[in-house]
Amino acid sequence: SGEIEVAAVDLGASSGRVMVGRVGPGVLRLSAAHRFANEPVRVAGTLHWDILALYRNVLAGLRAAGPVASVGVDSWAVDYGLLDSSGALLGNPVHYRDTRTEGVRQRVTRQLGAERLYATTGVQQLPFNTLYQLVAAAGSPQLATAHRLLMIPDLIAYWLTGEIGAEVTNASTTQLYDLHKRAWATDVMAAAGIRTDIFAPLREPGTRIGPVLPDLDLPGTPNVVAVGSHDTASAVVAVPATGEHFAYISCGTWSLVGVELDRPVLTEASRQANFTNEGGVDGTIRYLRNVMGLWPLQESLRTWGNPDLPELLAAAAGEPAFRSVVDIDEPAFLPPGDMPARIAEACRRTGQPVPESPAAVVRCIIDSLALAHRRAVRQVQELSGRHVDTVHIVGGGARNALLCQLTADACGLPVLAGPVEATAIGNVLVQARAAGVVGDDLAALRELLRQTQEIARYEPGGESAAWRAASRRVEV
Ligand code: ADP
Ligand code: LRH
Repeated sequence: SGEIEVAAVDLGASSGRVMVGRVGPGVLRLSAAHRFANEPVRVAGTLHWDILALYRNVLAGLRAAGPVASVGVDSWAVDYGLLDSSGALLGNPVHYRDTRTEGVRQRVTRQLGAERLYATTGVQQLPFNTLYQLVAAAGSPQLATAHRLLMIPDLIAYWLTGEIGAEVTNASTTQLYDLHKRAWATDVMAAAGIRTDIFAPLREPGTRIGPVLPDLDLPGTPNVVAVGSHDTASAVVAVPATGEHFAYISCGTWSLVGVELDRPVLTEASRQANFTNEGGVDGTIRYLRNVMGLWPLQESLRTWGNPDLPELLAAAAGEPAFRSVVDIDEPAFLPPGDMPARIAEACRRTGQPVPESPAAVVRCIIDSLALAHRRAVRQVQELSGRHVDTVHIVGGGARNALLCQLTADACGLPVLAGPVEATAIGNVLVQARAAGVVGDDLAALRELLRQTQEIARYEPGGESAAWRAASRRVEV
């Protein structure tokens, strides 16, 4: 029938899932084989990913998925596992929100030059870039004995197939990848004192990695195929846009706000604004900024013992707008912890009323996030010269009607929300294309999305003067 079924393993910072996608001409249907929480573990003072629990759930999901033609794996960026010369994992991968990188970025950029780093890698300054994590780990016995470094999705693919490699979209987030040469930036590694011999050969999305190992006993022994293994790269594939005048917000734990370009933007203004040039599927550039996203909301819910989110959002919608707004991108909101207390502190410090109820805290977070979306959507147009007439919100945040409406209001642009499972869909589409069942270019894949996926539309409303005034309260 010209249709195939493939499995997408998508590991997000807050949860993972194994999805089965059925794809063919005019057909794109997803169903969840398995969903699971992703809960980090603090061990001896260091925050780790529970990588074996994730892998156990990946296997359970692939078993539940039944026979599929192929499997693709994606996850969050920047983190890695180290293997010894026998292929065994050395320790548990450290979580990017761990404190080990404190002060490292400042030290490394003083030594290497922030301008030079940006010129070579095009990557934004985040404290947890792989470069800084590796400098923080320098001198550790694990790093000294390491034979290989594998990014998280490459590590899962290695356990599934025994094959070593480094998928490029995720490599491009490390700040150790040369976007001009499209190769590992060995000169940056050498200058930072990082071993150049532990990095794996690069591979492109759409290439075959290998069959799953027979002893895993998975139904049909499918091939593992490289996809945009950086979750955001897969999400951008599944933005149901027409033409090029769109911005996307891949909205989950983070809000990744940007445009899709053919060429990187490496200007001084871009560097100062901390925009990044990450590698996309088909050699595109994901020119974007990390906005704090729904993380402060997630951590607030955790602090409150996980009350019902839809109920809380309905209550927040009834709270007065802009009572208190904060700069949601403040570094203070980055580490795990008591987010309502940090929000209260930021309000106190800026002379605004302290939100007293959970609904008021949530309203403050959503207003503030919409303001940060507004700022990034404006900046990305200025810096790239790309005019934007539509904002697409994909990921879990597309389920948040209050955030979608406020983002439309704040940007003064229509917001198209969905698909919620964009990352898994982008993963599925790249596999289906590799199998030859769907059209060649990103435009054809997006056409299929528009035919098959439910997209909600939010028209901009509200007072643009009120948003301008609110934005001045957070932009110092
Ligand atoms: P990640 O991939 O970073 O783990 P997701 O894309 O899965 O994140 O999005 C998770 C987020 O989606 C949650 O933090 C939550 O804010 C939002 N979300 C999930 N379900 C709902 C819902 N029913 N209503 C509103 N928001 C939701
Ligand atoms: C989103 C994401 C984002 C990275 C961050 C570490 O899940 O991959 O693109 O910056 O995690």
